Amino acid sequence: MKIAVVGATGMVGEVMLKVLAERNFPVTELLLVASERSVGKKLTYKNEEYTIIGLADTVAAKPDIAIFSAGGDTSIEWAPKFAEAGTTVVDNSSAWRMDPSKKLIVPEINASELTKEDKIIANPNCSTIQMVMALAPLHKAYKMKRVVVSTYQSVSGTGIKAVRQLENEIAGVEGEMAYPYPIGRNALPHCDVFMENGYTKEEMKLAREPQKIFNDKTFSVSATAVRIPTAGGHSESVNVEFENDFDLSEVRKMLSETPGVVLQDNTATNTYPMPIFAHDKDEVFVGRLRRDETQPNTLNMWIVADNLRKGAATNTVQIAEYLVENNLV
Ligand code: A2P
Ligand code: 11C
Repeated sequence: MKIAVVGATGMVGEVMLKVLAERNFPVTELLLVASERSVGKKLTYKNEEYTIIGLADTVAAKPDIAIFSAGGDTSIEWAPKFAEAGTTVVDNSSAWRMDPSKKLIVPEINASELTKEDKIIANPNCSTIQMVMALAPLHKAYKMKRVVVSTYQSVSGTGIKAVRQLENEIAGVEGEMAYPYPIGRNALPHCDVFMENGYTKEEMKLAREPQKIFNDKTFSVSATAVRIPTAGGHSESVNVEFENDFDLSEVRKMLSETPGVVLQDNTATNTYPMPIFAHDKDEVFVGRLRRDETQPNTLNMWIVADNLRKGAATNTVQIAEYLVENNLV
């Protein structure tokens, strides 16, 4: 496969290259792409040096698949040009996620929707992916009615400037601010921009994307997204009410048998998911499972995943793998 990685010099792009190499993706030719500022610079993949090229040259090279993580504006402008040239784009930005003509894919849940005609495929938001990975088997078994989620999100979700802000604050040095306030020793109830309804865009992604992924509008999601001074992954407190009652040991069994999900749930040994464990892993970790004692058919749980891996790079690469394995490119 001739593969292009658009945004190869970015935080997610770097992890995409790592994941492609780790999973031994069938690459016959690799095109590493970034902005004009980076054209000519070198990057290494599997001990070989590659020169960064620009977007126009990449479209002309007609890769089989282009995986994008270069921001929404780049995706809006360039993904259609790649699609027109016959390349299948798997896009990690928020540009196409809610476009009714584009599919929003978490491979373990809905990759079977994909066809050869899908030329621009959207990767969901990181905090959505880890939540739906844990909810999918439970929705199938008990049917979700309402989800209330509060997130505790890593600074790496904002980008390199935010990671540096936290590092500078820890080191006690002045530097550029990615957030309107200090992030060290703080919690900002503010991920992405505020919308007219008082929610942030991140909160609305959590509310809308799951309905599209499950192709089901019969349940609702209410979200509060919070940035905290961690770097290794996003955490989520999830309260889910089902139509039907569940058995907690059955829930544990189901989650422990779900591919891509790891159950870490033993209060006797202080076993529960945390970003320090999830960091650099591809799985979604679930624990603190308990019945909500205030209303029927309701479960509380805690979900953690590396937002740059399953939340972004890994999910994107898994979509590309599915396309190759199923002869869809
Ligand atoms: P560059 O390094 O040349 O700026 P991050 O999400 O970490 O900020 O990374 C964004 C990625 O998207 C980087 O690889 C960046 O390249 C790339 N990028 C940003 N703007 C463009 C653009 N207009 N065209 C192509 N790549 C872009
Ligand atoms: C965050 N979820 O942690 C964001 C990062 O829509 O792809 C990814 C933004 C997106 O702030």
